[in-house]
Amino acid sequence: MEQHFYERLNELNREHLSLIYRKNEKLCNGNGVFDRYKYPVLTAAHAPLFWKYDLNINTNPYLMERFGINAVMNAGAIKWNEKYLLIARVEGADRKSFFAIAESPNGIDNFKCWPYPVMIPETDDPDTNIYDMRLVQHEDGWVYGLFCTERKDPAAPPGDQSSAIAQCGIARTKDLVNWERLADLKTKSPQQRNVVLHPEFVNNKYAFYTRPQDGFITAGNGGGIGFGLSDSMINAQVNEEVIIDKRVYHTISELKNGAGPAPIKTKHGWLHLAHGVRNTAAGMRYVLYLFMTDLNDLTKTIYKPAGYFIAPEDEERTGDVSNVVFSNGWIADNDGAVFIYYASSDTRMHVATSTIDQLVDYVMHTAADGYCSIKSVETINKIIEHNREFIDADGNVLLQADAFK
Ligand code: M1P
Repeated sequence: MEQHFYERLNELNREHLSLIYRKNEKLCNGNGVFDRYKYPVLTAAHAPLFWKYDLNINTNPYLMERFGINAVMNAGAIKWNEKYLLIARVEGADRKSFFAIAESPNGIDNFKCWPYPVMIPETDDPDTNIYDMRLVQHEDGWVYGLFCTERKDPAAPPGDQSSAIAQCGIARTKDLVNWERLADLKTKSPQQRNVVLHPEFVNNKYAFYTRPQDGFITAGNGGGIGFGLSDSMINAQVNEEVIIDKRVYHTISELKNGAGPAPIKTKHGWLHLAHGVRNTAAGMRYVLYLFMTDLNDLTKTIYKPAGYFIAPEDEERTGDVSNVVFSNGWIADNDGAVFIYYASSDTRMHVATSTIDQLVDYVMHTAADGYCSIKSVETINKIIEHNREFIDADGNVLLQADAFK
């Protein structure tokens, strides 16, 4: 028994260490906008063994798991003391989510969890489930974490164990260890998920990107990415939401959409990453898209490429909620590199890398949605005309011999 216990423990430990310290590899032949990587950066298996197992042979002679981890997804991100930090949504086998911080020296591999999960204090109205934190280093000096707090709908009829209310929970910290919980954001919407704090003051107020919805799952007559101001973060209240990115028929976000991480400031405008959802015969499909708003008028979209920026591929397509990519964290380094953290199918976390220059080029020079097939063909035709000198009479791309001299 004793020998089995220690052999199993050593094996588990070896496997865990080889996962944590595995080198990631950039995949070849990306689309020029961003690069994907071979391995996910964070999975359920990254959770420390000492969270899951009682390691004492006397109290756990079979070395059984005492707490199961089901998935790790939808992580906020921040650069902190020169390390790349993810504050991930960790979902236990009991379906409850909580937050845990994992740090990496380079942003693409070696993510290791901090020893304890994050303890977010509660308000007077306890949360049943908390998830999808957006971390924002605000110019007021605090780091804010905005997340979804979910509670059972008190109006649910007897027997209905699914109806829930989602609202925006707010916590703040100076060290990412000790968190102060503030009152949930108040808006006029019965449901709020995917709320993001803008990193700068706007007219001396705090600015929020919201997602007003009629239902817990469905947008109803609501939806779209909203924008509104609050005088304070203490008892934050947004009285008026202006929809800055609405849902549109027959697009990637016809069903619903939502802001991703806080936007990145560039010299051309604020760069936004968001998710869009459409319906299919196989269920909802979540993809990521980019758009840019005006530096002086945050409600004005100045560029929005048609379609998706990242859609699920290969193993990303399957998981607990298949056909989903979701992002609420990215890190822009001072040298212009951008690390985009996205979850696939509510199961695992990945990284994609790009640069501010590439993302700005993509946003500014990719055609906007024409909202009908003929416009898509016109867009391709324009690209072909522009390319004529590079195509021979048989429709082959001419080799650019000069490039190799
Ligand atoms: O299951 C996909 C995603 O569904 C929700 O996102 P949204 O509110 O836009 O539909 C969230 O629960 C999110 O966590 C989840 O990844």
